[in-house]
Amino acid sequence: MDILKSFAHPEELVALFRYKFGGCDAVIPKYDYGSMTPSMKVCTDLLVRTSRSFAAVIQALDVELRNAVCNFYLVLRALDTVEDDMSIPNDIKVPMLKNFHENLLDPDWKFMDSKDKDAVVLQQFPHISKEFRELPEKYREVIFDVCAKMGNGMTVFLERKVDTLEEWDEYCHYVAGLVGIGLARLFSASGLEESSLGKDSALANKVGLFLQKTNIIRDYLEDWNDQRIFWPKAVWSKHRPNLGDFANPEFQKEALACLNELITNTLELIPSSLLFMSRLHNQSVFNFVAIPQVMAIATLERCYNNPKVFSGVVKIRKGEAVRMMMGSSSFESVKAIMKHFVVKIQDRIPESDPNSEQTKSLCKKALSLCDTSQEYKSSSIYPPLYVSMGLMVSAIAYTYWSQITQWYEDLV
Ligand code: IN0
Repeated sequence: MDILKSFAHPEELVALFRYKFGGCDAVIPKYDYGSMTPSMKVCTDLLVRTSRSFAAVIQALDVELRNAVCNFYLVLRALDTVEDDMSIPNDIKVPMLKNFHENLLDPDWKFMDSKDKDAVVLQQFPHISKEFRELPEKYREVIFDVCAKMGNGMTVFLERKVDTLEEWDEYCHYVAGLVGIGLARLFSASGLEESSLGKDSALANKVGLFLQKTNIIRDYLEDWNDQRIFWPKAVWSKHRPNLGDFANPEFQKEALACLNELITNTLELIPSSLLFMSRLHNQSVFNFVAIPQVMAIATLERCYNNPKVFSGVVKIRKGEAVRMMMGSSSFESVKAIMKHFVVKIQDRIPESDPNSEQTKSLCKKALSLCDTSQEYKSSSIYPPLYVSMGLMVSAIAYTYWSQITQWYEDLV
């Protein structure tokens, strides 16, 4: 159980307790069902069902943007569910994806035959499309446009595998870069951010690429087991003739070299991620953007040179995630978190790694941009606190174990 692992990291227990008992309401608010229309309630439930922790981050956005981003997220989730559903044959899937944006204008469209784990978003689509049609035109045009482009783009890679690094960028552009572009346009349309932000598509694209490349790297084994290949062939074929060989411990050296090469490619995006965040003015938008970026750098650090990527799931502990979420509220603290993880990568670069020089130079570049007087792990204040918290938590855990595990499950 994840919470047990956090016992070895008392600063995470502090974060979990503060999160639970209201220490970070500005970042993660409670839901206010009272003021919602019936279809808004359904959409909020769908959001919570499909992504519990990210739902909270969306709900924390200022009201002008919240409904638009919530709707954008659910529309994208529905599109993604069609793309992912292996039970839909390609001759049906291709036109479905290409015309998906038109479903937004049809009050009756839904799809009841999906076997995907998120099929509920397709079954309940009339509630999502109703919310879409009630949004101001300035938001509708962005969501409609991105949905059309993404649906079309997804069909390109249904029949074709990702080969070159350019194709890797292209695939990630369709599924995540376009999300970044759409979000930047929504932020600008709301008036909470400058209009120039929404016009810089190249920058917003890279913010999405950083998240998606990290997901693809982390999910090697899960994707391979599902017969899905998102690692670019031009890279993995330099190390082994079959991508599946990396799951065999006999080829660990090759697997790690390939993994580190892809992580190095992803580190190139850090400067763009920081630049994008530096341009944000609104606090709620900043938190919304920064939290996934910080999770991504933490994930990259955990994956770097880590054989566990090829044998299981490499994840950030929930306590660690909550602590980072709470710490992602200013550009200075985000730089401190980024610096912390980049230094950890830098300290672990094997001299024998074929890309070690490039990795080192990208870490150096990233660190030069993360210059801040703030520190992420302020361990000096913790030791005495650890001891007392440890004792207190053990006592509470002993008495209320079942209740604690319940709210922990609710939390994550
Ligand atoms: C997202 C992104 C997201 C958030 C904020 C700014 C962004 C800028 C550019 C591109 C994407 C941006 O964030 C979510 C985060 C998320 O869902 N996290 C999961 C955990 C996980 O590992 O999946 C959680 O449950 O907390 C994200 O991953 N994507 C996403 C989708 C829609 C929207 Cl509106 C925003 C998915 C993806 C593919 C990376 C774009």
